Amino acid sequence: MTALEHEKEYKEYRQLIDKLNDYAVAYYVHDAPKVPDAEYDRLYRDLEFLESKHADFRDDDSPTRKIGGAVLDSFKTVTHQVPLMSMADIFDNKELLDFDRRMSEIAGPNVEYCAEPKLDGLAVSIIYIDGKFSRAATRGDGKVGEDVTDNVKTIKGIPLILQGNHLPQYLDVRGEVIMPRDGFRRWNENALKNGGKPFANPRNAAAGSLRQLDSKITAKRPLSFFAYYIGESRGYDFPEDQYHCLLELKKLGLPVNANIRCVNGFAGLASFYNDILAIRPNLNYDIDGVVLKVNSLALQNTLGFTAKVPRWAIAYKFPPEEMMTRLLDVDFQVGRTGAITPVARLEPVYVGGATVSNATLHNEDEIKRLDLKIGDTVIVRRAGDVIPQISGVVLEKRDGTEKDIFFPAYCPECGSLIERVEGESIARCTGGLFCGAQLRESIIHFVSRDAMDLEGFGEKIVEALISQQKIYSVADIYTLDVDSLASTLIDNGNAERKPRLLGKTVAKKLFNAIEKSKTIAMDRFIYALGIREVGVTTARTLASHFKSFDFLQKASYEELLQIPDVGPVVAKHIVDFFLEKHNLEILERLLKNDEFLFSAGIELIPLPQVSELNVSLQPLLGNTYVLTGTLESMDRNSAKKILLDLGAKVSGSVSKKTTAVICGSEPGSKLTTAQTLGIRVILEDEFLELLKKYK
Ligand code: 9MJ
Repeated sequence: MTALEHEKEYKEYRQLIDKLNDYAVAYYVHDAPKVPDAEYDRLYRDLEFLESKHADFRDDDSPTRKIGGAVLDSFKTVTHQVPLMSMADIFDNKELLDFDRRMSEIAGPNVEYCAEPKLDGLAVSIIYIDGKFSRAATRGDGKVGEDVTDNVKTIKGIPLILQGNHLPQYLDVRGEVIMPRDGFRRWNENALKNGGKPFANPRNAAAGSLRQLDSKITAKRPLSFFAYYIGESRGYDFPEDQYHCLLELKKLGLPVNANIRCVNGFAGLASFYNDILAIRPNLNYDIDGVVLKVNSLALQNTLGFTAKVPRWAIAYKFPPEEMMTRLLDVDFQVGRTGAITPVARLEPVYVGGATVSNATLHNEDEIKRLDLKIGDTVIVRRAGDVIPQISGVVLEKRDGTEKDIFFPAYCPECGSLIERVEGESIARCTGGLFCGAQLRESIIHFVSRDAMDLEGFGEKIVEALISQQKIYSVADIYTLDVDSLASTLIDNGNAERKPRLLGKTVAKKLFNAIEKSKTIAMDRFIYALGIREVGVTTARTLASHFKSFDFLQKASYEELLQIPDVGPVVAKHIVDFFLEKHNLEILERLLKNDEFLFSAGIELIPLPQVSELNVSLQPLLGNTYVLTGTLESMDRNSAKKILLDLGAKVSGSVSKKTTAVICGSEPGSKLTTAQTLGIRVILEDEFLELLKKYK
């Protein structure tokens, strides 16, 4: 290759690096991707190709430098030039009022603060020299930390070179390394599947991942970083308040949390605390409070430090998401498909903003993994809307009186054998619908909101109808009349109060709901049948593919496999369902048919409304909507169906990624969250207008 060609390829190489780094900043810092992932990957491969071709193409800021390097024997220690500070904690508004009063005494009334979520990860200091990533260290004891340069370099979103034409000569930026909740969940699911050890919580996951001597391991962990403080800087005019310093860091290409605000006085601080507490469950990372900082750097200087902590800042902590309690017992619940789930009964404990007395233990392997015994002191974790989990056992608290947990061999409800298929983690009761628990759960599923939507049919009523032998299957629901419903005795679960009759008024309502369900969208009916692994989405796919229920019923395994999103497991469950004689009898009794006059006469509507819309172009592809409140013109499921058909995603919770919240009457907390996050809110009229565009 001639020198000229070499130079040309180097130029191309530089352009690729600059482009890829620019795309990474757009993605990680500004949350606004410039190109699809596939385009980024394509350019990355071109870059790898050029680097493999030219041994001298090894620029420090190439994104390929982010995959890890040599394995270390130990971490070097690092003395921080400016110590990493810790912060005083407060726990209630009285202490907050005291803090604001102390600040006002020096700073005058209505103090301006920079208010930030308190990230629950690992604090690090990163030093950039002339804009180049030079060294990263953990906080350690604040004065001396560990050199984790190679590891921090691998974290996506941390630039190897800062952006802009004029860069600081020296910058010591502080921030938090975290493992986002989605990455943590995925990581643990994989670890469990492959017999590995899951992390107890995202903070431990971040710490464990950062303390790897082999940075190639760190590179594989889903870590993120948010910058929140400048320890020291030289050769750069940073603004004179914390908030604008953070904006400047963002301009330099460093990720800064999006929920940071400028607020004034006690009222501003208190409402920030409440707002962040409200959106805490929807965030994709753990936070354990808010950090409140006097905004002006000059005032921070005046206020100074006590012996240990800054006077100008405070951490206002949230109620903890992890608490210790005792495991009193383990019950084994039988689900609709016979799956046996161990459930921990706990001494009630206040955690993550609610009192928790039960936690799922998932399966037998989880009990073994935790090495759990009855009587153990355990750590209960309740983060966001996730169901409470036991994340660990406090072994030091054992006193020898703890008892082993035995997974049952026979179903606790019906006594049938429990079977565990080789290679599967779930154990199942083999009793089928002979098992009272499976019957009850399958009926509860059949009547539920996303299925036949028999409003008013709660668990208590279903249990009463079964125990009083008024129904033996889902088909029997359609044999009930107002009198038989009205005469059902409902046990209110209180031993001191006598069971009461359901009564005529409620019975009439239930009867009307049953009648109404005799005309039902086909996908709802498919979902209601409770075929294993067939959830709302698969039911929809099947309904839109087959158009007629008859075709679905007769579909072969091979035919089912042709449908996108239907894999071999689902296909087998569907075929097995329609081979079962009992299921065919039930279907005959449910669906309208000319041969069997005593059927309930259920008529299926093949996916309504949607056919009127031009969905072929998927015009809402890439958009995510959240529904809240009651819509006048259609039920929530129909709205969801329309949005999905137009290519949009529909999510159950509001986040930064939400395009808009569609809001009906009596909206829930999702509306408040949307307003806090600045997400667009669409009222029903506007939603209908939007749909008209696609007719
Ligand atoms: C956390 N943990 O989120 C600080 N922090 O500022 C925020 N920590 C901090 N700021 C100066 N948001 C020292 C520590």
